[in-house]
Amino acid sequence: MSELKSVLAEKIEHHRPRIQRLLKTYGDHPLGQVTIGQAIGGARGVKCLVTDISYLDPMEGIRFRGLTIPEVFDQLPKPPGKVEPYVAGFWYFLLTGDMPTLEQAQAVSAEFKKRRQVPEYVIDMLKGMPKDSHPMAMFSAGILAMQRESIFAREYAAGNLKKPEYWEATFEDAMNLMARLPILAAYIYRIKYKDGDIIEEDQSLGFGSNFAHMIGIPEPYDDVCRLYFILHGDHESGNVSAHAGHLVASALSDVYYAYSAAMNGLAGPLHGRANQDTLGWIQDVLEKMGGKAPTEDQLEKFLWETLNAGQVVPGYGHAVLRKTDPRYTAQKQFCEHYMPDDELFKLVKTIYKVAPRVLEEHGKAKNPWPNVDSISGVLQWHYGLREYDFYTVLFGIGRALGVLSNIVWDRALGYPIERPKSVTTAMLEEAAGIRH
Ligand code: CMX
Repeated sequence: MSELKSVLAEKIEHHRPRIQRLLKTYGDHPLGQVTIGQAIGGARGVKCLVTDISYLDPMEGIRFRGLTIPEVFDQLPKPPGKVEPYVAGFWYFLLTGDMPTLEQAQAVSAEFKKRRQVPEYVIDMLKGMPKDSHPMAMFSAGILAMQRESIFAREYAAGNLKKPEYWEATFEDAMNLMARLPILAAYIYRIKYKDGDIIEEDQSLGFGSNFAHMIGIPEPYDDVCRLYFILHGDHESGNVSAHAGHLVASALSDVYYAYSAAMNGLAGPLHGRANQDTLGWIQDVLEKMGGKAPTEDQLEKFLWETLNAGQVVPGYGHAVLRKTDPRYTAQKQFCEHYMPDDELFKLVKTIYKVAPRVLEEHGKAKNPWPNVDSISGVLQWHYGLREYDFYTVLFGIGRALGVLSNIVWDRALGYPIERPKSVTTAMLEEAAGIRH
């Protein structure tokens, strides 16, 4: 058994009695109430999901396993000579809650290398998809196609698993899928945009570096990849992709089914696709300006045009956050350090000066501040990844770190199949006292 798996086994043994006690002794204890507004309004703010992997405070932003973004980046071990930490180390941290040593991070990185072969039939399938397929559709299809590789599905069907052991086969699946996602994504990139001219993996390189190598962009793009994957790693469990993954896995569907479903949610314009749409919006503005950077007044006009057309301003607003997303701030700091004169970056900063004011005046969005997607494309563009319909796939690689960690823990703690209860409109009217 790998060290990661045995540390995880210990943590799980320690955690199970906490859940059992809460369920048995305090199961009837109320945890807030659900209003009619929440029932109609997308369950916004309803406390009915449990996770210890991350927590999103509306004012502070995300904490991973109790640590803020700067604390995580400060404490995670880094590959020698590199600026950004090992993605494999972050995976260890999310799964166990323990900050790994350099050796522990490197051991997981080595384990990923052993497991990262994407089967040939997946590549053939991707090559057979129409050229105008969206890369997120290709990503989701590629993940789903690998379902036949699931150890959990095979062992469960053979009747070889007892409930307390479900997590072990799920962990093996999660390790395999996690290791393969950047390879799958790189294949999609090369098939879709580079005439299928695949760059083979390099066994000397880890998760982020090998991805950068297979995409075909030189250093320091590997650091950008590590930063990007970790920042997008998790955002507690109620967002569409995390929740979709959790929901599908709750039927004991394996991680391939579950993560493919998560990616179908991430592909939506109100969720992960906003990073593509932000770049698209900026390019439109630049085109209308004949390539010239707009002034603040001109930007204000473009923002109103978008709002008056009934569209959302991509990269702004959030269902939980009520201030600037610290994932925005972390990327901004990177840009200030490494690419302060980049024209797109300057434009993103100008949008930041204008958009919150315009959104406030518009009066609808509860949060007028930028989220992660308002800046992430700028880094990619700067370092040479300019096919912006691919950006959500990058988000999808990172998001797997949190979603798959959660699914392993869901299995370990024996969380049941998800089944909220629906009511009719007449029942709501009765509850409101307006129907007799
Ligand atoms: N531009 C214009 N209108 C916006 C807006 C924005 N950026 N953000 C919210 N609104 C509008 C909503 O569409 C809603 O309008 P209606 O009352 O007409 O339906 C109203 O303001 C209230 O919405 P809210 O309670 O503030 O926000 P929600 O929780 O409903 O939605 C989100 C959150 C992120 C979907 C929304 O802010 C949005 O559409 N933002 C733009 C897309 C985006 O950046 N998504 C990425 C989010 C991060 C991620 O998941 O990756």
